Amino acid sequence: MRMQQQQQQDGDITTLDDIPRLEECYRQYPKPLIRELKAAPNADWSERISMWKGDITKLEIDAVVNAANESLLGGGGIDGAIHRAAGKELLEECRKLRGCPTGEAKSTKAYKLPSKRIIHTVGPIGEIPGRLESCYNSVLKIVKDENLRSVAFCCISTGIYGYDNEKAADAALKTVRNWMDENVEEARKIERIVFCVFLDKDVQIYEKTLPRYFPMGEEQ
Ligand code: AR6
Repeated sequence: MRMQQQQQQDGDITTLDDIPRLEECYRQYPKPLIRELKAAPNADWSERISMWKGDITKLEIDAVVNAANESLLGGGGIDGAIHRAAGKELLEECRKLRGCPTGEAKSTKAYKLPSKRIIHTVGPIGEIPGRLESCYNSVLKIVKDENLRSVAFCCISTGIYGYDNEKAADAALKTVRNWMDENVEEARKIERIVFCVFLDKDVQIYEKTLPRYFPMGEEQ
């Protein structure tokens, strides 16, 4: 499955209008042969889902997800990139949060980022599926509680924390799909859930895995 990729230019801000929805990708490309379908087609859901490759600090959206550590005081990887781009005030607000346990999430303002909020979550160190799934559920609970209309997830735990990329993508997509199925009214209020991928290998993995959990609406 080849999904339309919106490759950002350095320094450019990307808005949701620039990012195609999964349903649009399905219409644009020949019907793929999907193996191992894991959920029923639901066009209501696939029109709310996107994959986008790029730097999450350049995304104009209601909330971006940070893959933080339990201190919430910054680090390397995406955490470092978000703190650098948001500015010092982010660290000041994070200090007041007094950390965050693995599998949970806390939100802050986004300061100099183009997004409105940052949802910091702490993924497991190594492969603990329950903890990783809990990150996605905790983020979605904040999205719901704060009435946010759009959110961009990063590939939590798959960098420095060493989670296998395929297993992590499967857990991420399974959890988000289940949450939507179990919270239909809340899920309908969300305009877009973006899976922000950064590495080519995650592009390939999400291109393969997204249609399993969010198959093309109707005749598949
Ligand atoms: N935009 C989008 N995705 C990114 C970006 C970016 N600017 N930079 C990296 N990624 P990682 P973890 C991707 O290591 O494994 C920190 O030190 C990256 O390619 O950032 O959860 C924290 O403080 C990968 O797909 O987070 C913790 O100590 C994904 O983001 C620890 O690392 C997550 O990789 C957390 O490790």
